[in-house]
Amino acid sequence: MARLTLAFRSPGENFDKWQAAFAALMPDLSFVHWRDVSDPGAVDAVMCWLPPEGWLASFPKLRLVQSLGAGVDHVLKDGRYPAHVPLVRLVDPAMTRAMTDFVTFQVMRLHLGEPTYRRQQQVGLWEPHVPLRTVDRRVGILGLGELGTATAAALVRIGFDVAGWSRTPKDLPQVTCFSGEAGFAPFLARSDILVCLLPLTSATEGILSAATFAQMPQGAGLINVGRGGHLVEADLLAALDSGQLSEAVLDVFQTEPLPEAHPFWTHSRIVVTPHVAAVTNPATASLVVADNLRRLQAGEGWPDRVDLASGY
Ligand code: NDP
Ligand code: OXD
Repeated sequence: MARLTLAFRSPGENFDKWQAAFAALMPDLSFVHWRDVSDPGAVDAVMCWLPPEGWLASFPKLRLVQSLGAGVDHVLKDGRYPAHVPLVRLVDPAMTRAMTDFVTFQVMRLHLGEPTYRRQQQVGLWEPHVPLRTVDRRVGILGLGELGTATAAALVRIGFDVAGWSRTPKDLPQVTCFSGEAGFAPFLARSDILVCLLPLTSATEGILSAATFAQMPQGAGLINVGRGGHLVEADLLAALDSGQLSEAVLDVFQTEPLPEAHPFWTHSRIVVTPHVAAVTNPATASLVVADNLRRLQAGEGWPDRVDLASGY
């Protein structure tokens, strides 16, 4: 079989780790850093995060674009994306596990009132609050895909009353499933803690807005691990000020890194994490990419191929 050439481009720059992983897994692979590509016509596949506009279109024989993340909005931002080239998302069981751990931890924090006790400690206030039982806490998950489904299952195992919302109808064990526009309002009305695990598309941009918060129970919590573009930042600040929302955990932002002077950094009801809910790890993700490259060579399809029309 012909030797494959895979070009790598990521602002994260962990080329060496990927190189070591591929050397062990696919010794025949020609794995090149984008700066070292001498012949663009020899590149079969690209693995990237946030490629600059037009860069992908510069490879005349490109047959696969592998996203370095589960989300692909960073690739589809490129208005010159070569539409004939398959785009494949990264679906790595280790990342799925990381996301379920992160969300479970944050849901637990909000459920147990940890932010309240931190604020009370700062002013030396001894004030116990009667905890809700997990079965009485309604968690809503926006997006029931790879990550949303696994996260819902983890929260069900703990005992939460879990619902989810997706574009197409779903039937998941012990998860109350809502879908489409008609399912949005009833889903929000029973979300004491709302978790955003949607992809960023033209249909989901700005979905975490004042109109959405107004339909949630007063004092609800928000966990955004989808994308910063889902959240209307000013609406969140207003909802926290008015008490419509009580707490927010934000892992993703309109601008990353979050600018130094941004009000989220110092807000007493916002927890900021630096886009770490599920970090791509070359040690495990290389196994997934190797299989996707094998599929390319074998002429097989990819289960995680992105539908360019829907954008995820
Ligand atoms: P999937 O593509 O597997 O799932 C997406 C889900 O969102 C599906 O259930 C889909 O519905 C639903 N959806 C999409 N559009 C709409 C819409 N318009 N209305 C209602 N539901 C919609 O994605 P993943 O679960 O793998 O990942 C989700 C996102 O998580 C990524 O796109 C990325 O942005 C984010 N992410 C964040 C990370 C972090 O570290 N913070 C790490 C990894 C991912 P349906 O099932 O009907 O198609
Ligand atoms: C991803 C991410 O999409 O890390 O994988 O955000």
